[in-house]
This record gives sequence, structure tokens and C-alpha cells, in this order.
Amino acid sequence: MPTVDNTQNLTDGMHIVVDALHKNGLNDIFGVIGIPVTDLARHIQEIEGMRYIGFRHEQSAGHAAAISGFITQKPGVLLTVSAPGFLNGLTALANATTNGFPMIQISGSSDRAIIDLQQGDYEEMDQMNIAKPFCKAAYRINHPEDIAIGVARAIRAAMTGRPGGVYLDLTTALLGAPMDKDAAAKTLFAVTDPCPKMPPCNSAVERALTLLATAKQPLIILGKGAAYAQADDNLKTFIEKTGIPYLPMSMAKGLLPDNHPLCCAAARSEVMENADVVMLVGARLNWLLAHGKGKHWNPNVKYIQVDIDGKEMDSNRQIEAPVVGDIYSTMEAFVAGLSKHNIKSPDAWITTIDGIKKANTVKMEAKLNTDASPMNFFNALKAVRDVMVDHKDVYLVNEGANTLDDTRNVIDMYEPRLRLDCGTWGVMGIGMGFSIGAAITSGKSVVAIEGDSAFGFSGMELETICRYKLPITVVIFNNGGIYRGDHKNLGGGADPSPTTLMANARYDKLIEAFGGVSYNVTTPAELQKALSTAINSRKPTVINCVLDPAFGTESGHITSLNPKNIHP
Ligand code: ADP
Ligand code: TZD
Ligand code: MG
Repeated sequence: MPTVDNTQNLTDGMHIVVDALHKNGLNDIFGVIGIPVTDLARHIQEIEGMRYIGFRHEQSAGHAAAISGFITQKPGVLLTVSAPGFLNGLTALANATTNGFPMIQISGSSDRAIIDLQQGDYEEMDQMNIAKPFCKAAYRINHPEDIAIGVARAIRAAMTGRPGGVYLDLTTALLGAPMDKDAAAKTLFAVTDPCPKMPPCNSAVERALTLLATAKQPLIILGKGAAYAQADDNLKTFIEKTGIPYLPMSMAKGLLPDNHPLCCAAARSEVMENADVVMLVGARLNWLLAHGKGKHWNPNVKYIQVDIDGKEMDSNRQIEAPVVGDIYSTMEAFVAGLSKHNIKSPDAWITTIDGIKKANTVKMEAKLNTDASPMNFFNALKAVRDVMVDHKDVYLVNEGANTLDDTRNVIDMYEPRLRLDCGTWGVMGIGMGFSIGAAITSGKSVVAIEGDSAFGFSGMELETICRYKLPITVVIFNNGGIYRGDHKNLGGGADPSPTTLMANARYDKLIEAFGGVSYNVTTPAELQKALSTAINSRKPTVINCVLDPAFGTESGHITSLNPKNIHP
């Protein structure tokens, strides 16, 4: 129940927290309630323009908050209860930090005096100190008059520089602490310029463009930092004016349409092996790019790297032309610099790439056009592709192993920031959280392409999807297992193998429990029809897509990362 005492003109900590979030335009709060934050969630619903979205598990709520941060450039907010709720949310907070998504996890916590003496409080845990290694910053607010400042610090920490997760600890005592209403109102403020532009210095821009002008076989790699920066127009202008081929990282697909003549995703390994100057824009040289060295790269390659975080430079190998600054300002400076620098990708390089793209596309089309029955990833994805091409503004959420890799390769994206996936960690469990976060934040339709294992990590959120009547279609690529479904127990016992799940599971039946729409499909034609109907209906839908359990590669495209096994 509301705790405001109207006779004494008093308010309390939890009202001030809600007011401070609202003042800063943080209006969608994702979470799971309980002691001590239940009333806080109620108060959110009392404020016009604010929404509380209640989930079944904090991890999904956290993923929803994180992805809304990626989409909007404002921190998404997760609300959790003490200890176990806090811990359930922490995976999402850590994942947001790893991927550079701005997010604030606000958690209630128990009595500090009891926690500090470890006297066994209800849900006792030293949450702030536990959160620290998993986020950019962790703060605790102790006095109601500090709430506005605490929220401001959290917003700045989440947004400034490389975005990421912030933890904000709200003790039970703070949430119930009284304060004079007028005095509290005076503390509130909207943070001024929480993510100031950080243009690169001229000499760094000059150095980069001078190096790029020397390239015979230049390549631009666009990462999710470029997607986040929303520098779409200048990126397009720079690429089209210079004619340099580009490679989008997974969540940068669609920054320029995947069918753009300069997109070289279909010749990925060949361009990596041959490019002589590579310009990274918001992409780290981590495992996803083979650390920028070794057999996947031209041994003489030189790098230009554009990143907001100076310590990213030289992290894996020498960066010949570091450009530290925000991508929006940097791309403006690069486009302006073209009047002085004559940068043009040589025609021979483009002709070579076009030849490789054509050959690889022919090979891929042959895989897509099989009439394999039961279906495999490829003829199923062709059906998905034929529908998605008519729905270019629909979000595509994607997780799994083969389901992830093959979907990324087959389904083209045409608009920025619509592809949302397991990101830097390859984490399973983002599926329903990202779908709900994207649908709530944008109002647009979402299609989630989920491996059967991947879906299981957040499947109970189907109830959330139905409760909020969200336009989300979940397609489950059911090959009966983690990677595939036909492995045997090597010891000969009756237990299923470690990779085995139920191939005959009817995931579609789950959504029937909540009044959603269900399909069980066994052919590409059925899949195409069901998906098209589902998207057009905007009704919560699950499509169980029956695939061949004998289809799928162990660990998808990253089999080589498994430890060597001398007794396979
Ligand atoms: P991907 O996985 O797509 O390769 P990463 O997550 O590895 O992308 O890299 C994204 C990079 O973008 C991070 O190093 C981050 O610091 C950087 N970044 C994020 N936002 C901006 C921005 N607005 N300006 C410049 N760099 C940014
Ligand atoms: N747990 C978490 C949180 N993240 C992970 N990445 C894993 C476990 C390990 N893992 C993968 O890397 S992919 C995957 C797991 C469990 C599931 C693959 O099976 P799937 O997809 O059914 O989702 P495919 O299409 O069968 O390959
Ligand atoms: Mg599977």
C-alpha cells in the first residue's frame, strides 16, 4: 500500500526513487517484485508515462533492460529483490557490461547492520560489494536526500565512455525513510548531457585517413559499438564515397543493408585473410575476430581502430592508427576529411570480392534449396528468409549454436539495430528477455529464432509475453538437443547423452497454457505460412519447428574452441 502520509506532507525513499527515474526519462522498469520493492513497483504505475513490466525470472527482466538500453542509448532499468533476486539479475548485468549495453540494476537490500555483523537477516547479502566486479560501478544510497544524486551517478556511469551495467543498492531503511515532500522535490533533477560527445583529435583522424589512403585491399569492420552510436548516415556516406567493402559483426548487421553491394559478409574469411588495412569501427579484436592475428588474417595487415575506450587500443596486437573518440563525432570527422584525402578502394579488390561472394552464394543457395525431410537448419531458414524479406522492420532475436550461426548467415538485415543476439559471451538465455525488451521499447513486432536448448533458459517468459499481449513470434528450431539430438550415452547407460533433449517435445503446447497461438510445423511450406500469419496477427505465437536430430555441428561454428580430447 502507498506509504505517503498526506497529512504531514511527507514522502519516502521509494517515491523519490521513482520520481528521480521519471525525471530522467527512465520510464520502463523491468523486474520481479517482493520484499522490499513491492510498493516501489506499485508507485511506478501511479506515474503517467511510466511502466513496470513484471517478469517470471530476474535474468530475463535484466536482459530486457539491457537490450532496451542498446536500442535507446539510455540505461534500461532492472528492479530486483534482495539476495537471490539480486543474484538472478546479476548475470544480465554482467552480460550488459561485457557487451557495452547501458543498464542499471536497482536492488532492494536487507538491514545493513545485520548484514555487516552477519547475524542472519532475511535474504542477507553484501550485495554492493558482490556486484562490483560484474559492472562498471556500484553505489549504495543511504539517505533519501541523496537519491537524486545516486540516480544521476548511476546514469552517468552507465552511459559515459563505453556503456555498461551499474548496480544501485537501496536498503530497506532507505526505501521507507520519510522526507518532507517539498524538500524532496527540490533535490530532483535531470542529468545534463549524460553522454557528452568525445570527438577524436585531428591528428588521430589525419593519421587514420592517411593510412587508409595507402590501402590496396581496405576493409571496414562494423561492430555493435557502431550500431549503438547511431551514426548510420555518416557511416553510409563514408563507405559509399570511398567504395571500401565492409563486414558487419553480428549485431551490426543492417547498419547498411546486408544486400548492399559493398557488404562482404558472404566472403568473410577471404577478405580477412587478404585485407591490408582494416578499419575497426566499434568492434573489439576479441575471439570473435580471432584476436586480429594468426592464420585468419593477412600477416602484414595494419589496423585503424575507432573506439571510445582508449585502453582497447593495442589490447590484442598493435593498432597502427588508434582513433579514440565517439563514433558519431569520428564518422563526421572522417566524412569531412574526405575532401582532403583521396580514398578509393581499388576496383581490382572489389572485383575479386564480388567473384568470391558469387561463388559462396551459389553454394549457400544449394544448401537452402534442398527438400530435406525432416527439415534441417537450411531449408527451414529459407522459409524464414522468404517471410522476413517482406517484414524488414521486424526485430530478429537469435540464440542457440547452429541456430545462431546459420540464422546469422542466412537471414539478411536491412535496418540498423534490429538484430539482437547472444553477443560477446555467446550467452544462452537472452531470448525472451531481449524479445520482450525490444517489443516494449519499440512497439514493433519481434521474431525470435531459438535453438531448443537456448529457448529453455527463458521459456517461462511466454507467460509474460501473453500477459502483456506482445507481438512476439518464437520459432523453436527443435533438433532435440544441444547442438544435435542423436548422440548416445558413451557409457551405454540408460540416461540420455549430455547433449540430448527431447526431440519429440511439443514446445508449441507451452503457449497454449497462456492463451497464445501455437503451430507445430514439419515442412518449409508450413513454417512459411505459420510465420507469416503470426507476424501479421501481432499475437503471441510459438512455432515448434521439427528438425532432423541428426543435423547440427558440435558447438556450431566454434568447435575448435573445445579443449583437445585425447580419447574422443
Ligand atoms: P562486436 O561484438 O560487434 O565486434 P564489441 O562489443 O566487441 O562489438 O565492441 C564494441 C566496441 O564499441 C567497444 O569496444 C566499445 O568501447 C565501443 N563503443 C561503444 N559505443 C561507442 C561509441 N558511441 N563510440 C565509440 N566506441 C563505442
Ligand atoms: N549456458 C549458458 C548460459 N550459455 C552457454 N553458451 C552455454 C550454457 C553453452 N551452450 C552454448 O554455447 S550453445 C548451447 C549451450 C547450452 C545450446 C545449443 O543448443 P540449441 O542450438 O538447441 O540452442 P542448436 O541449434 O541445437 O545448436
Ligand atoms: Mg538444438
